[in-house]
Amino acid sequence: MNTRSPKLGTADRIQHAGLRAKLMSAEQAAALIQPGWNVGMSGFTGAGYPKAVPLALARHIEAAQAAGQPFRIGLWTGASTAPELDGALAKVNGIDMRLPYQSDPTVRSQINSGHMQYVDIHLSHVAQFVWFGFLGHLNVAVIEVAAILPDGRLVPSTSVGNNKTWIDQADYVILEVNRRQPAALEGMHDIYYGTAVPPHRQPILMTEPGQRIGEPYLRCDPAKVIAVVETDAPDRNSKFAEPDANSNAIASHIIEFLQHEVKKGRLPKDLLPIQSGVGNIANAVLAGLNNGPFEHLNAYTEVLQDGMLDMLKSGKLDTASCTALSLSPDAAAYFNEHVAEFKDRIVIRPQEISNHPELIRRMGLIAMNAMIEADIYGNVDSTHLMGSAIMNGIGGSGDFARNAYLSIFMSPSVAKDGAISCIVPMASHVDHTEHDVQVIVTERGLADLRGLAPQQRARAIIKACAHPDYHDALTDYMERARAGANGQHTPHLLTEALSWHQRYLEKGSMRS
Ligand code: 0RQ
Repeated sequence: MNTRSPKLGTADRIQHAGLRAKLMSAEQAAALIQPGWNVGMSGFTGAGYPKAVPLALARHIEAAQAAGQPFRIGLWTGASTAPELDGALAKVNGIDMRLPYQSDPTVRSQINSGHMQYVDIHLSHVAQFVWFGFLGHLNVAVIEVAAILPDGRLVPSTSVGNNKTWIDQADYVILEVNRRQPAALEGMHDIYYGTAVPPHRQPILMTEPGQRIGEPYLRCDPAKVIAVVETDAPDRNSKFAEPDANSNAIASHIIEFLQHEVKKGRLPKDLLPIQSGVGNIANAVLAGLNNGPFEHLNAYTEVLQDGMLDMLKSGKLDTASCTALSLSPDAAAYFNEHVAEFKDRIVIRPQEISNHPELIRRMGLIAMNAMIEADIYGNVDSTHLMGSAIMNGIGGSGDFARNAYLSIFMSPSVAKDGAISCIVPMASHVDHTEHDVQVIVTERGLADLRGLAPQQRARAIIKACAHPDYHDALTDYMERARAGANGQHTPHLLTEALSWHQRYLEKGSMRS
């Protein structure tokens, strides 16, 4: 494919004659999926997910259920998708088991009401767990692509996620060819086929974020393809909120800290590759970096969102490696018009590579992720509300935090208009232990925990990060715990440690 036209005809997008012969409607393709199957779909943070087959499958499931036939599937993806996929299938109660990350309101409520099983997995682990046989059999892959080449290789879409693994491991493949995705995406991807299972693994020879170590296409055996469906629909493209005062304050604390680290000689002047989580705070930090003092930055991250695109545009960022583009409608429109200009500076990889511990450790990333709450000792909860209810999932936060050069977690100091303190005596769920958390930052300030023992960490976190409404209560807890605990390393009052959460559940506020 060599034309830059954003929309091309069927013969341009589907150049393999045998696969063109498998063109059918989304309804016909969905009808090939059987009850009880594990279905590996493309899609990562609202990018590159199939737009038509999941909706048709939801209708198919609803009709089967109305006729008294139970019909649910196991749904595996790269990460979160969109209402047309997660939302539609959850609404008809069609998902029995979901992995590895979601952020859909209907899916969330079904998990929290006990109607859907959810296996929340580090994103770098998913592909290898399938290769190892840890997750059972994958029956079918449903993958969005931008085009099919004459020899059957696939031009990936706006995300790669686990697509290589789904296509490789599934018995059957259904392809959605989305003519809305820019044809000029061709060449932007880097699909690494050098992975192996232990004990046959070799080092991954990558030392810089922009390096290409694979090939631009997904390999796919045409004989496995049972359906090809054409679509013409945009990605989810959610809008970002304008950075608020809290996000801006968090961003400026982080930038000041990074400048301090450069001055101390602990970071080079153009920093180390940055990783940034998703959401509004992350976007504000990226905006801060875009207006900040650092030049010639690089990103080795999971999701490329608006803030990073702005940095590529301004020249602050030289290159960005990711597994998905998660853009607002305006940013997506800009990207679609200028894809060719970004081709040498953006690399879209499989998620087992974008999040690979070996590469994260080697390149020495600065990992910045949002959190739900942290406790005074620096244990971080990224996934659960009040100990039991899932929010989204761990996503890639653990892949990065555990292996980064600097692991930073950020949040406003309070949630729900101050009824919840995001700094608590004991985290109600722990995703990142004190051993993996080096810096905590709220709008109040930044606690540098490196080299501090637990009691020193507690003092630093309360002093720098706690909201004034909760500062004294946290200090009081810490002092009484020191007096009453059975040990002085990490003092806790076990009957009181989670009482703030209990008070919120009973009274709607953590305030005493
Ligand atoms: O709820 O909207 O009902 O008011 O939680 O909070 O402040 O809008 O934060 O959207 O940035 O999400 C950690 C969830 C933050 C996200 C998390 C309530 C708050 C609000 C959301 P409302 P905000 P964000 C790479 C990195 C894990 C995965 C990850 C996430 C809602 O960043 O899922 O990091 N991270 N991946 O009111 C109860 C608290 C609360 C609270 C906030 N302490 N208790 N509720 N809320 N703090 C990307 C991927 O891996 C894909």
